[in-house]
Amino acid sequence: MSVHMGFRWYGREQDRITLGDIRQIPGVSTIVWALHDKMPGEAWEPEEIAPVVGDIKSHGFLADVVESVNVHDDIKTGRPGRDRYIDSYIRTIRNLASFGVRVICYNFMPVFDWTRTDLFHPLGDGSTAMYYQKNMILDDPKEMADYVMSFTERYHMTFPGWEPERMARLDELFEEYRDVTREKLWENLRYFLERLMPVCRECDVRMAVHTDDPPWDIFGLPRLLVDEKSIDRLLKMVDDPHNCLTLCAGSLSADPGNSVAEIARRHCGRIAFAHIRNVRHFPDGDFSEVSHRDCDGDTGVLDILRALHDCGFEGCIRPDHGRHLWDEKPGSVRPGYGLYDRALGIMYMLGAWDLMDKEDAGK
Ligand SMILES: [Mn+2]
Repeated sequence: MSVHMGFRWYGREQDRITLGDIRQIPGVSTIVWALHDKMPGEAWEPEEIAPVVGDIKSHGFLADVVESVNVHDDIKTGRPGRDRYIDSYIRTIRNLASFGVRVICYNFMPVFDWTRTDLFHPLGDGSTAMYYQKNMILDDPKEMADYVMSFTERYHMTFPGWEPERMARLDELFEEYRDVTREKLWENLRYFLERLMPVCRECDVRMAVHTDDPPWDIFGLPRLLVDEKSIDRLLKMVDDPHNCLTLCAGSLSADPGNSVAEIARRHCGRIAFAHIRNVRHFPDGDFSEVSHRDCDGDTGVLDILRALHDCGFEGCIRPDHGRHLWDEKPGSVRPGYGLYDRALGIMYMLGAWDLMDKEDAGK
């Protein structure tokens, strides 16, 4: 069975990369998509879904993986409004399922989504990549949020999970999360999933929670999905084949104590979607995103691919963040989501995968 290779696409309005560009990368079967102008908590309606899925399918791609349907803060904090937002999430699941969507990626991170301190860090060869400087993420979340949001202002580019409407009320959000301890957050995730599971079973949709990025608490906010133990807890807490994981290699491997390949082997049947990204560690806890080539970073990309291949993984794999190359600059590229390095990453992964297929066929 050949691998389902995916490519994340931000849609005609928000992505300079076209479906035709992606068609020229060998081996891409799946467009990983979303309705990027929806706010967390808003239901996705059939008339909004139809044109995007139609566009993707008309280019010969599958549209069965959505990333992301973002979760409203009231669900994460467990406020009284959560049931209304869960109802709306269920409506979205049903609507997406009616268009053939089988995997929904989401995250359960408080306040902030992925976090970096430099979105265009020079790597020394003229390329740039996203970078995390640990001592810049200490006391003041505003400074970091202002930095990320400055890209939205300057380049009219919004990032999933960094909605300007939410970031404008950062103090209020921190206040809402003040009493949300780690255990409460776990409890709120369980409540959310238990309400979703009957619908997921009925519609055959797998909910695939993305691991937290980076995998540790920031600004005093708890983060849940950070290592093998917490992933075990998630999958046992709601032990249903539709409660799944998005295995994000780069997120997990930002902590040098995590072996992503081991996690992949342990939970292969519950991994619905895999993000492959390579990260290089520095002794002070900083990390940089690097090329997908195994020896360029510390993630163990080849070991992870080997683990997924050995387990007969049939979900979608996509290159995650790549470097910015060949004139991809602020304003011309979405940070982490250029065309070239992700295309190179795909070819690297397919090279490894094809070789493993060939070896198996010869046995
Ligand atoms: Mn990821």
